[in-house]
Amino acid sequence: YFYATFGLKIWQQNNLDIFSCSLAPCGGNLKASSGIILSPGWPELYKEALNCEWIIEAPPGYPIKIIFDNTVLIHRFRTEVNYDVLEVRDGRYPSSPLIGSYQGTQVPQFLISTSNFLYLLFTTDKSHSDIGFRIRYEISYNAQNLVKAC
Ligand SMILES: [Ca+2]
Repeated sequence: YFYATFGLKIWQQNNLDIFSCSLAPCGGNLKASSGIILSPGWPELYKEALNCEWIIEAPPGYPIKIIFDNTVLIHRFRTEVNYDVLEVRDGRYPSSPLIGSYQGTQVPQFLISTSNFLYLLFTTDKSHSDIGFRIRYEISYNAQNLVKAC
């Protein structure tokens, strides 16, 4: 682990890139202060008929930022339009408010939760795979971003 403090902001770098050497897990519970989520199979094609759920949890009161790094070619988001979709919900449950639904190559640069959980669901159908995604997330420890704890 590597820690550095910039004012109120604390960054933690994890060596989660090791997943690129083996098959990235289909879903999981993520509690580290930052990390990387890969589509299973990345950087090769993702698998068919996936139903992968990731839940990112920050300490109460802290929002989570997910970053789509489209500046690096291999990191670009790419799925089959209409059939392979990444949903992002602001909360910890499949019923939490939907704040993003992504397919093809259309993604924002980043997304920030209002709650201290993010729920991601990647579903794919039974044909035609693509590269998928490599998404970075980080918990914001910037006090200005504090949200109301439930
Ligand atoms: Ca497909």
